[in-house]
Amino acid sequence: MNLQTTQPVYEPKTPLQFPKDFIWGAATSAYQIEGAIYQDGRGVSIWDEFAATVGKTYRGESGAIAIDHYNRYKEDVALMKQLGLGAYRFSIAWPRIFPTGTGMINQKGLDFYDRLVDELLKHNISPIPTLFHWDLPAQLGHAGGWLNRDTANYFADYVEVVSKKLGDRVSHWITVNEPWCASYLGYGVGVHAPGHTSTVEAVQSGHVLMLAHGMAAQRLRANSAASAKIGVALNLVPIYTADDSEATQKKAHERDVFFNSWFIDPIFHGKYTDDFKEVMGNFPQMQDGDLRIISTPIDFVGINYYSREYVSSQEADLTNLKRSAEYTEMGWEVFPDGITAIIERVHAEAPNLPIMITENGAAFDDVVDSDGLVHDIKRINYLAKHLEACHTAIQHSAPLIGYLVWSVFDNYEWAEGYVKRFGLVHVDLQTQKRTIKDSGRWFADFIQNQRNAQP
Ligand code: GCO
Repeated sequence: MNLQTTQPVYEPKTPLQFPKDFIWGAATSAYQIEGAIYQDGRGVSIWDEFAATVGKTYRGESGAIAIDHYNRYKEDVALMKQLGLGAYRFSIAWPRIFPTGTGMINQKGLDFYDRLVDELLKHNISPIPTLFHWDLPAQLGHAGGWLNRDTANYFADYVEVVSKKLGDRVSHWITVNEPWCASYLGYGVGVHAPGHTSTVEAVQSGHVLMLAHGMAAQRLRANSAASAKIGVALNLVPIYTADDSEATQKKAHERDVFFNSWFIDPIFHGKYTDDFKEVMGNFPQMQDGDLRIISTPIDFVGINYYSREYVSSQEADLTNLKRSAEYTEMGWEVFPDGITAIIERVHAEAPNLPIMITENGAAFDDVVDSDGLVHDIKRINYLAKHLEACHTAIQHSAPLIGYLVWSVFDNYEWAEGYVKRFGLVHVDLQTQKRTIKDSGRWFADFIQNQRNAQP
């Protein structure tokens, strides 16, 4: 394929050969792409409310229209086919199924995902639904949201309905996406819905979200095909240190607890450690048996990886890094080795658990060129380097089973609005025209080569 780029594409040091049944795909989430917020009886979510609040999102942008995927899903699945995806991770909007979070089922909402799943399967793309990707029904939000234990029970009831409907066709389920973001960004620092600013609430909502994850895992197990795999998607961050000083090591440990152990310890090991209390200030309020539910066995863990955390006691180290490293439009350092490190960290924590990269990708300043195409060489190189680093983890014997790019399409980047473009497919937000970027074509080629190389 002619990518018409003037800059060289990164070539891995040795040819990459991934395992035979490796899952190749890409991801999205409901509120970021669907739009159609008033269509077919969808209820209001906390993100509709948050985005409608002055000053909360960039230019007041919301997911009200987004990329209108709800009405264009057939065209979009056809594009996924062109990209050669073997799997598509999407999320189900809880307020489409239960407009007020609980009570009456909205059949039209359920039917949408039923049609989507069939459309994917028709194109040989495995559906990987996520059950919670932040769009909590507003009514439950008003009743305390994830601070209220009832929300976990309602979530399990919603999961019950969805899994009964789709469980015969789904091979991989994801319960909740990035509980760290939903609790810390949503309840701790208020940059995401519902916009609260309390560490006590962050800790509590994180706990209830994990409880919801555990309850959901149990319902999914009961309602899915015996072969169905159940997992969770965690955004994990490898911590790197500039020096061995005590201060740096202590800080690094605190960051590790904050980003990683907060969710790894309860979900994998059924516990919170004393370190957690030291770093976060308090334990959540719990009931007997919570940690047993939270640590319900799962079949795989999803890692969403974007960047690392670099800790130093010297301001100069951080300034030097800022000067020398490459950054994405999100301001995140491009650090491919970190994906190897975080995969190996999780493998060490849970030696028998398969791992899937459920998100990896980058926002860059894409432009539509005079030829109508998007020559996003930076994204190609980002993906190539991260795939090489995933391959290294496999060579070090990590059980990596799949890799999903964030994202299939340019979409609504939450509080950052629409300027941050992560897609393999460019979307013109005025016309809704989709254009496969060079990175999309590169990824399609990459996947095809992997398939061809299989004996
Ligand atoms: C996430 C989210 C995505 C973001 C992506 C880029 O799980 O954080 O799943 O919704 O768009 O991570 O920030």
